Amino acid sequence: MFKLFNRSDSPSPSSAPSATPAQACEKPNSETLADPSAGDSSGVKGAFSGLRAALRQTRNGLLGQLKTLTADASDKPLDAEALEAFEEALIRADFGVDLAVALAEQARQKGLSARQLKPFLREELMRVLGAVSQSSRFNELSYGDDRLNIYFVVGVNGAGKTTLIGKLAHRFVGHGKRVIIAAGDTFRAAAEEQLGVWAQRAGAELVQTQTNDAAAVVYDALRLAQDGGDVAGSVVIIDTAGRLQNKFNLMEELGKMKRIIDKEAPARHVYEALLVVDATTGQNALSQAKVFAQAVNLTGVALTKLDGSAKGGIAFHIAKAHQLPVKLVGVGEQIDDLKDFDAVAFIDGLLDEEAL
Ligand SMILES: Nc1nc2c(ncn2[C@@H]2O[C@H](COP(=O)(O)OP(=O)(O)OP(=O)(O)O)[C@@H](O)[C@H]2O)c(=O)[nH]1
Ligand SMILES: [Mg+2]
Repeated sequence: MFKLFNRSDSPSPSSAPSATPAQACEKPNSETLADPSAGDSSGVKGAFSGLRAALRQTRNGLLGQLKTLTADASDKPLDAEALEAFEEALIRADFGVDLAVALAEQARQKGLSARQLKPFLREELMRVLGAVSQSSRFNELSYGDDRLNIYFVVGVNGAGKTTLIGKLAHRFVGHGKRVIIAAGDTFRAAAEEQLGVWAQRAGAELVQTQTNDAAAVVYDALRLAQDGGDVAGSVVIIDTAGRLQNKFNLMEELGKMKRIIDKEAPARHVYEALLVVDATTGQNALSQAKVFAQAVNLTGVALTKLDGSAKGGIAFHIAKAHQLPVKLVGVGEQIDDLKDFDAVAFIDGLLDEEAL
């Protein structure tokens, strides 16, 4: 189903009657909607094969380095040079300087031998991800089949927002859900066209504007979702610009869109604001995480382009430095190249040689 809905003849947000302000959500009925291609839990290896493949470059870099260190099979503690090489390998894979230094220091204090390094790393990485996991479902994208689900997708230009939206819409449509995509990137002329192609591929409805009022698109999408009354399980995904005339304008616009969501969402809804981070340029995008967080109240990260990156360590950097869970991972340019973030599968994909 592909429906074009132009907002030219609909009321502007400012003239619209204000709805009950959205409240913080109580727990939805069903919290997540997993990747339908993931299959049952018995097929975990198969289910995450895309993730393993996507982590190949990071794994090769990291394990290549560890292998040089572990060539020394003796049990004597690693020397300063080896510890430095360990630290460097982590930094190169974008684990972040703080985490890399801390891990190398711990290894030194514990007097670890080369052989003990990989088990130590596995345990510590689980701890890093566990520290931001208040529950086992913390890394899962929230979803409620008894309410409207709103996904606000933000990030710097080129991070992969529009592509992620196409993939996400495809997933929900695959589960039989109504999906409305709001074309909130009104800055680039080609943006709506690109989003339209994804909406059509995914079988989602598209709401766009003939003006450049991004907040009005959000308003229209939320109204369209609620027009028929029954919003249970429906999904609204909001695309946004990655760049405006300047950063201040962009944050202003995102803040305005967020306020429309707060005002127009039904009282019971799921809200996720996902920061899309390009895994090939992770650190740069992350430096802006704080700014985005202030504008839209981020709830998680979607890590894209992992397939083309040797810097998969960024997932741990995000967890440690920003206390944000990675919830989704983009592993390619195709519509089903989207994975749920799974900490164990991610760490196995990084450290298990048999996954090569
Ligand atoms: N290999 C790979 N490429 C990806 C992935 N996700 C997105 N891309 C590519 O990255 C490029 C930018 O993606 P977009 O989705 O247009 O990024 P955007 O954040 O919407 O960009 P702006 O609209 O300019 O802000 C495109 O060429 C995508 O095909 C991924 O997971 N893997
Ligand atoms: Mg885009």
